[in-house]
Amino acid sequence: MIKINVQRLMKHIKDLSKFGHDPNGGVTRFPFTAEEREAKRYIVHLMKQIGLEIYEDEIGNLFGKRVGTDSALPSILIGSHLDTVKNGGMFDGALGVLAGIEILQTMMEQGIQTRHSISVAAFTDEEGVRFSTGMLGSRALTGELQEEELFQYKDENGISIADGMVQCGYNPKLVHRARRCSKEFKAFLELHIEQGKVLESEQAPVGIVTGIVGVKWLKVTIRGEEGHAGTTPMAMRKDPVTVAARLIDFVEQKAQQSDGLRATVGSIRVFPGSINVIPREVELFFDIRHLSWELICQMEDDIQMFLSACCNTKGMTFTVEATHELKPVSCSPVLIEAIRTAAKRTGTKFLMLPSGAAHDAMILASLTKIGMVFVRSKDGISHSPLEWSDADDIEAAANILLHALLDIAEAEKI
Ligand code: HGY
Ligand code: MN
Ligand code: MN
Repeated sequence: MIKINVQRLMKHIKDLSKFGHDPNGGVTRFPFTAEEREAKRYIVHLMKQIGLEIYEDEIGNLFGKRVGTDSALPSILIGSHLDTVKNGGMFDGALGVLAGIEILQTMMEQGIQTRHSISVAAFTDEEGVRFSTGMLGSRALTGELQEEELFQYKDENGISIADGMVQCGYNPKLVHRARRCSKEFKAFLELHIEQGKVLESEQAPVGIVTGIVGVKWLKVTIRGEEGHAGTTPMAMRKDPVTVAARLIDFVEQKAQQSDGLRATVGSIRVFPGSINVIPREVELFFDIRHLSWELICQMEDDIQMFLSACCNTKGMTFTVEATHELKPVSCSPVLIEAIRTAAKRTGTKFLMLPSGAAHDAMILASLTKIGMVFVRSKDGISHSPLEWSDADDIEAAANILLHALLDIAEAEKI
């Protein structure tokens, strides 16, 4: 039975992690940066080594295509994202891109051709950490990304997505040309680390993803009145941070009571931010997730109601802005079956599970059938320098993807 070369794959993962190596730990590789450019240069080098047809689109997504024997057939797309969170790990995203290249290299070395062409994709800005809105690359592919977003969203230095693109030689006005049509693709398959503890708790090295939760990012801004921390009596204050603290506790309790709902405040900004000044404004970002979009929207309504009650009595104001919305999706039963068959053929223990993390696959679902294979995460840690997956688990998952692809792309021995 053919297998990937896992030592080679692990070396590629290690090499790629150098681009964006962060002296404070882990990898920080934001979109439209020098680190991302160097990482892409490395990926192009690996793609060229195995003779792929290389193409970069108008937002910087990179594709390497192994042409099939029947060019009239739709392609199979495999891959993931190349960007990371701040001080992220070396597997999140990168594993899916490099495993895709490794699988095509193995096919080439084993003299296997497929009727369908297979393309490896390296998407830009899945995480959305730099500009507070993500899935840029995959949303450009499906046509969901609106040009005005590129000028609207800015990073903490006031640089817009469009500015970042121009700095890297892309023209934001041409982003619509990145759009691809659904008849080009038969399927999209993404290999990704689980980033959670379920596989480890069930001693399963591999997961077959059944669906991906919906995500809503809410930017909540609460405005009060700046004042001197020493001369302003407590009863005369309009301190937005105290409202924010009550809101966070309220949301945490609601989430605890709702099965499967996840709510996180990962970023809080206080203005002006001096120790001895009662703030005039606080900005907090909620990340709310669930397989039910209705439940997510209900939480947003609850937040609005809570803030109205709190702020009106205190003479403060607030805004709630949804900066990022991803509807929950189901994976294709056909692809789930193909992955399950491959897992049985390779004799790998696997678990069926939903994804609590968002992925490019959920965007591609509007274009084509999607399937995902998860690799067990050590201690469930991700978005951290401590992110780790064992080579044996990676090998098992990549071999499952390889064998599923042989079926889906209709392989033939040449
Ligand atoms: O936020 C997520 O779920 C993904 O890691 N971008
Ligand atoms: Mn991530
Ligand atoms: Mn990811």
